[in-house]
Amino acid sequence: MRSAVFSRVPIAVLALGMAVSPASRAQTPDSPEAKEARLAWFHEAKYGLFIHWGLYAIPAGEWQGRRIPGIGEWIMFRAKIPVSEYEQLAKQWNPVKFDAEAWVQLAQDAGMKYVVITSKHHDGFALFHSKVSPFNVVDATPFGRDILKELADACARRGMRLGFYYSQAQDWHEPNGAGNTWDFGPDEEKDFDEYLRGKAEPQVRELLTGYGKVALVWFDTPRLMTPERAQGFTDLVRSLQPKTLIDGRLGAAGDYVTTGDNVIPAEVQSTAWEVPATLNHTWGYREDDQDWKSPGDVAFKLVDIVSKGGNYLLNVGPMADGTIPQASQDVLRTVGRWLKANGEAVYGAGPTPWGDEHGEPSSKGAKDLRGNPLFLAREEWRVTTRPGKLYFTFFKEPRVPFDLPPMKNAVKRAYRLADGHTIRVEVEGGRPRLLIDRPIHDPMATVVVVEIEGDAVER
Ligand code: FHN
Repeated sequence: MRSAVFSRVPIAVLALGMAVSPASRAQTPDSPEAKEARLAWFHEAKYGLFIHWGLYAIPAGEWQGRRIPGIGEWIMFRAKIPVSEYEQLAKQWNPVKFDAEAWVQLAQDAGMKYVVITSKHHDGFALFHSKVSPFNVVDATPFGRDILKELADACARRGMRLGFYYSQAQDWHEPNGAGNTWDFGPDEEKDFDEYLRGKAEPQVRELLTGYGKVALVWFDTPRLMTPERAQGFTDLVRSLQPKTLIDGRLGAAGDYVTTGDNVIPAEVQSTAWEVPATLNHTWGYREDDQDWKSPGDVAFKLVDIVSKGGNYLLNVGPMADGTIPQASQDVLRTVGRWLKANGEAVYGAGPTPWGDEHGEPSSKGAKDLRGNPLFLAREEWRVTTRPGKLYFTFFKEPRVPFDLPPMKNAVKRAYRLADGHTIRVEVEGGRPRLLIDRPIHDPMATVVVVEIEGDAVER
């Protein structure tokens, strides 16, 4: 069964808005024009690989013989592990099977167009050689190799965009970082600005100066982030790499909206947005979480998201030896093979001109657990668009004939995207309909291209 999570909260409400006067914006990197230019590749890319990797992959969900509930990368917090003990994990960090080329190859096989990796998660451990803190992969481990450098080089060689996740506020390793109250007491009593100046800002500077072109910085959990503190990071990113995107979780408006984890909005959103999602349930590796989404589910979510105007950033959690769990690789590669034949319906494609196919609010006024109106999703088919072309992706056997949704445009022709097979079109009562062959060609998802007169649908 698909486990899509739909949110009906308008995405603008999810964005953290910052008031900037139009006059002051005109010449700045925050002008709408500059922002749109930065976002061009992001709109084209649509699908990215998220990687959560750090010391937490070693305990993999278990601490001192106890299974610690929750997401794997939160084990330090959930088990209240003192810094002095957690630090010892670094001495065991020796991922001899880590192969940056293989990771990038996986992203490419999967049809993903960008990679975002945890440069430092909430546990404070840097996956790069930082001069700011010795708690990093080169200085604190026997492995002694700069993971991010190797990944950045592999991405550069293969033309893959690379972004860095950076936990700007929570840092459980630092006395003044947010989150670690078991070693360092309440957050309100900390000198958070000392932490920002002493570690977070200088490390973001290192990331933007030592690893080539950075596609985006993915900030997260903006605790204690005031507009002024967030502005410090924005200025830093803009001054070092003006084309680098900032996600939606800095604590200020970034370049695009980041939805809640695994939350796909119910309807089309007009602003740029991205769903961060996991392939199983955790982000960082947990040995006991082998509940992978099926390739069909991933393909559905990807097309669903694109049909609503968004991007899908799908996470894997590599193991402590440096390999990405084989089962997750298999799922990604299966979807990648589908994308090889059907990618035209995804990359750079626009949203549906309709939207009724996404579903409808409950007519009985029912509410979900958060009190939002319940949305009854439909999952039979989705539409994505390019000028003069409509891509109908069917996830279930469609009714035949399949009535096209209302439009004034005439249909020129229709064909299967995967193999060019012609699909007959007939017009009944002025309404075109598709005579799709049954059984449907690809049970995972079959794309039918409908070419129309004119660039865009006229309703
Ligand atoms: O706390 C983190 C979590 O560990 C993970 O990194 C996710 C990814 O979106 N972000 C935070 C929770 O939303």
